[in-house]
Amino acid sequence: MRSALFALVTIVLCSAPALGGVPSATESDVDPCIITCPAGDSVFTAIIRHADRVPWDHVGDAELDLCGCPNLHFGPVAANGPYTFNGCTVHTMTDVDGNARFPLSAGGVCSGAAIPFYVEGQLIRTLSVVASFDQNGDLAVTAADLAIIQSKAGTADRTADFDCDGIVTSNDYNIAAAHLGHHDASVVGIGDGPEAGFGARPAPNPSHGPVDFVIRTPARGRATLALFDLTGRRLATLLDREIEPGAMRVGWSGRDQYGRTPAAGLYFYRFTVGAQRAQGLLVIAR
Ligand SMILES: [Ca+2]
Ligand SMILES: [Ca+2]
Repeated sequence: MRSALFALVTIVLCSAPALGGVPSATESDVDPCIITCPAGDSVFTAIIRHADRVPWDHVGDAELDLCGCPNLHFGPVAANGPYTFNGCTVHTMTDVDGNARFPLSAGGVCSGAAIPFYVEGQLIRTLSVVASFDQNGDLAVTAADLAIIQSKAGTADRTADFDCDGIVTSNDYNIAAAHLGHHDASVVGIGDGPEAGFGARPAPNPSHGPVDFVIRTPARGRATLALFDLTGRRLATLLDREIEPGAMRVGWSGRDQYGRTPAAGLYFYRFTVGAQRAQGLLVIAR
């Protein structure tokens, strides 16, 4: 009797007609992968539909919850940008044809996190991976990123599977290579250094406090490593002396040259040895 009642309830629920204004998770078409580029030219798109597959004709809030992706770095969004941040969630509005579009300006990758996508608070799909052409999270697509993608070739690493077919191949490399040089519009001169074996990498990034930079140089020389805000104002000088070839670690306390804690936001670091120079972004979170 109980199972018959359960079956009846199930049939009633499953055959219930679409309610007005309610998006259907099962009938909506959602991109299978989230792919980002710091230039914002790779768009995550969903077409929200009613249960009868007619596009959802309401303007409503669409939300990607990326709170499980601390290694994902977002570029600033223009005041009239197509999406907004609210902490680690990203919002846009669906249009009257049911389209939700997120041209995310972001770098860094995220693997294995639950990334729910909601429309008007209703769960439409849960994704798990963000792949980015900017693999190392400095908000620029450079040769260093292509080298990382190359190193994933032949694997099922979805953080570099840009055609979403489950394997990293030359096609994925070529898709990323088409974005070479793309970087966040707010950042000037970002790069990975003029040659392999030269550069600086901060960790953690984003940081809530102290940061360790690993710096590499193939040649000895006078080295500087300094932090700046996006207006070019120097926050701190971390290194200014002769160094030997190879890699070394340089710590930063997380405070500026006056002992103050910088505000949360985007900063950049510059590492030089002689005429060689590398820059990158450091995200300070609070
Ligand atoms: Ca990069
Ligand atoms: Ca692939």
